[in-house]
Amino acid sequence: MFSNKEKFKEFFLQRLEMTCGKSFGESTKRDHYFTIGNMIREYVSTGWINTNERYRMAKEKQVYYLSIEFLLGRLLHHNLLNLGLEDVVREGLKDLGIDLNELEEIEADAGLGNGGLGRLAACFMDSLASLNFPGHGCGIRYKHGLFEQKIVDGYQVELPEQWLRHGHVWEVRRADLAIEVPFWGSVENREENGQLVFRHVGTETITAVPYDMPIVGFKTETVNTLRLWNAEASPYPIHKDILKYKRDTESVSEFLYPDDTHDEGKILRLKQQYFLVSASVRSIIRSYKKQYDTLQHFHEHVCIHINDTHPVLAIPELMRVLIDEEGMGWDEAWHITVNTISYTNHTTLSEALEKWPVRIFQPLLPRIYMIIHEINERYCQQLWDLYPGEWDHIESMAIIAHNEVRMAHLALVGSFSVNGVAALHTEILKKREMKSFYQIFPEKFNNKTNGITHRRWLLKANPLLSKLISEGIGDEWIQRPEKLLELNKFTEDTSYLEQLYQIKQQNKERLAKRILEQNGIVVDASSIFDIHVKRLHAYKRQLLNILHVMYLYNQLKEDSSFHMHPRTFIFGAKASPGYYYAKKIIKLINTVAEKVNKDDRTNEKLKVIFLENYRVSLAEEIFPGADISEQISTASKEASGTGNMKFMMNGALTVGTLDGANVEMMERVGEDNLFIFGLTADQVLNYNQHGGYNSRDYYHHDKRIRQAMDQLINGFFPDSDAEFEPIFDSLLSENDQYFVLRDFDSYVNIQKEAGATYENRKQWQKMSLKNIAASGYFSSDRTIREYAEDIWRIKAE
Ligand code: HBZ
Repeated sequence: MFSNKEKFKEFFLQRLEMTCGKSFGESTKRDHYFTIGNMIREYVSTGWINTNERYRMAKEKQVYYLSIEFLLGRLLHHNLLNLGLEDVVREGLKDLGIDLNELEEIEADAGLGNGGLGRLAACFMDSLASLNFPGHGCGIRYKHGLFEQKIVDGYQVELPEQWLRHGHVWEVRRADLAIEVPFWGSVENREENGQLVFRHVGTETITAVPYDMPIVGFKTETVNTLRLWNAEASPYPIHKDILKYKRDTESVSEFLYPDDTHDEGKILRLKQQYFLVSASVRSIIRSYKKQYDTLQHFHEHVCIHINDTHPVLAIPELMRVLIDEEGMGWDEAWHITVNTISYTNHTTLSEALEKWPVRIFQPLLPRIYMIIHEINERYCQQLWDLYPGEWDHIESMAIIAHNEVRMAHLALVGSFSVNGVAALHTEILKKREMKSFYQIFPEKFNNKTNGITHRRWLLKANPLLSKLISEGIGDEWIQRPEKLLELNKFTEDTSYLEQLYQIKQQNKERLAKRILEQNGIVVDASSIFDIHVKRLHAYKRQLLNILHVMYLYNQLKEDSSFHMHPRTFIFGAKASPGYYYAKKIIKLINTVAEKVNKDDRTNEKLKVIFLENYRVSLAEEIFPGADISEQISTASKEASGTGNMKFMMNGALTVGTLDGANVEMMERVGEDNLFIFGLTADQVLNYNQHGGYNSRDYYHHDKRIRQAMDQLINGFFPDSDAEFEPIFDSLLSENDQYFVLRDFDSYVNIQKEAGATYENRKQWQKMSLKNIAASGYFSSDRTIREYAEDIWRIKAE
């Protein structure tokens, strides 16, 4: 149906009538979108069936990537590109008077994630399929993804997200494969043939129904599966209040938790975690048993990867199935489990480490708790042998202590591989955060520096730049991103650099148009687009950025000789709804924007824009239009970052600290091609350890800081009363936990240098080109190959 334009049109018109029950004349854009979506899904179904068949027959090892989040974004264009159908479809639709770009806009983002962790899972799905690896995703089909953000009066307001309102074309419901997940109840035991056998009884069950999505690789036959579980009422519930039962069950897959750091300790969250894990593990075992008749070699054929600790209950769940359902002994089950599970850590922030009170955990999951308890007993016995008498040390490493279950400790003990997401992060895990575990299991630790799929973030998001690259070095980079390095041959080619500049300008014009539509503000595409987009968090230091903006504004007002290249500071960030301080920063950014944008005296030099509802589809418009990428977290706090890589790939220059993957970006592109400032991770960690930082010194001794900070509280912003006092206090009386004032001077200087460099157009374009050239390393294809080789031991089919 896609072999040529004419065939496509014929099929499209036929299918439109069949699926929508309307004539072409009556049909809407949404009808067109759904028709084309359905056609593509049908088109891939043969490849999908064949891929699964191939995996079954070949008996190659498979990996299952368990993640509580998959932040996919839109899929129409992505699928068209990967299938190589974009041109036929675009041309065919054009003949019918339909603009493909407009249809793409109709698709709601699948926003089933908070930020980096969820988007990483989505990039990994693309790379697994594109490299022909047998790798599948398992997640939750949240009815509402991450909230929609509106800015009202400068404040963030959250609205429920509704991506499923009009249905979702890319999923297939598989009710025949549903799994019952038990909660509550109690555990009975009895002896059978001299062995204790456990039964979980008196349970309340929730039905997990899989919705499968085909994951199409780039120009390959492979179509992998992303299986998202939907929580539903069991078919035959024995219940007094049936409506309440239905509401309660469905609530398990109703909402994505919107917090990316603090774990809320809510029972519903724990239910989500076990729901995901139990359904996934049991469906994995079910397919495994179709291929093999014994589970003895399970770990040689299956790897289960857990994306952070959220799916860590896969460990006790696998133990439970092997022991209670398959009749295995403890030692054999443990051997198989540990050798099946691998774990990625995404943070060292202590407030993000998951802990569950036993009083919540045990009643909800009594059999799972028993198993964790037993794992802990046996493991503490080993610790005792290693560290006789060292009670405190053993307690600090235990899985259950102080009436809490520590999920990270369970992951460390129950897996064969533990990885950090950037070299610096992994070193910090080994030397500090997980030092005592590294001492006893050094062989488990390894690094896998994050990556992003260059197909979405360059090929799809930035067609103009992609074309220029292909004109320069051919299109092999699309499948071999490391080839981007060949761009370095153009670093002295004035005409190529000029084209690079023109493309950036066009992308900036497009972004400027979006800003005008959304914010009603005109921005000048010849100004520097300086962009800070990511979740709002104190450690990510959006505050440092906005204080610098205030400083520039003060300079422009007070010093007529002050020169700066005009700049547009662009922010995009969602704050967790319960994160009071983060919401204050959003209000501050909007308050500064309001004041600065309407000041005629500074207007031509300085603009501040807050783009509401930052999400994948908006990000795709933002990265291509960036000159400067803000990656300014307090060193040691950002595990890796992945936005940094997306900017780099689109030719933006980084203003950043030596944190996370910025360090490796610098190593790859050379220190002259980004703007590094601020304390190093070692300096920050040593400060913390030995004290010695006093933010008051910086307030008192630096006039620039004092002026901007005083403006937070002295009525400089009309009607703001005590609004920003908490920010002022965090910097002063709470001693500025994230070293904002400490790094301020260094930040001002580097920003000045960046501005001056921009005025040398050729120099800037050269640096930009070098960044694009060096960005190939940060493709998730490289990352996935490393996981496949070193951890999962899977082969490309
Ligand atoms: O994971 C991020 C890290 O902060 C970032 O540095 C890294 O690049 C990225 C990918 O490795 N972490 C998150 O995005 N974390 C979450 O989104 C999250 C979500 C739910 C939670 C906890 C954390 O309960």
